[in-house]
Amino acid sequence: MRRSRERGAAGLLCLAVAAGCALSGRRSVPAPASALSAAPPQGVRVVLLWAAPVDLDLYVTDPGLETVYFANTPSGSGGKLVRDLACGQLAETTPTTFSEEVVWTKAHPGRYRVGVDFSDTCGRGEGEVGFRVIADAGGRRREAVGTLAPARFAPVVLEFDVLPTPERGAAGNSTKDGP
Ligand SMILES: [Ca+2]
Repeated sequence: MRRSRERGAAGLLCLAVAAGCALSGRRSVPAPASALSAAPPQGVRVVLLWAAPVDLDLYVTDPGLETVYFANTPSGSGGKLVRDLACGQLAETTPTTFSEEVVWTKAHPGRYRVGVDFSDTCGRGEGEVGFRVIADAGGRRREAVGTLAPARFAPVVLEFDVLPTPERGAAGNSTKDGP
């Protein structure tokens, strides 16, 4: 059974932006897929990648403090868990990299927060698992990597802001050539 996210914040033993964690073996962090498609122009796209056949869950909280995850999709703000992976699906695909993905096609401005839960070892007795979170928004990519032990929930592995959309016509050329 999947547990609620009412859990402690401990368990994230190694967290760094993009790099810096000394990881090895099954704790190794998967590289970002080169074929990762871009986020919608006014949207947000968050991908969780991991490399062990276990069940991790992606949580993305929007500026209105509503969280998109497997039990709340789509959210009131339009966020949707477009890729969801649980123990039951692991055998169907047998990839080397596992992933979940949350997308807003049109995202409200404000702060977004990404959490990761090590929900289930799927009977494999895995120890810590490395993960990578990639967030694309506003033409920028942010990444975080870390490791998580079974039954641990890391509520904030990455935060980012979506800026308000400029008034139509206000963006673009901003030449400052004087006379
Ligand atoms: Ca999952």
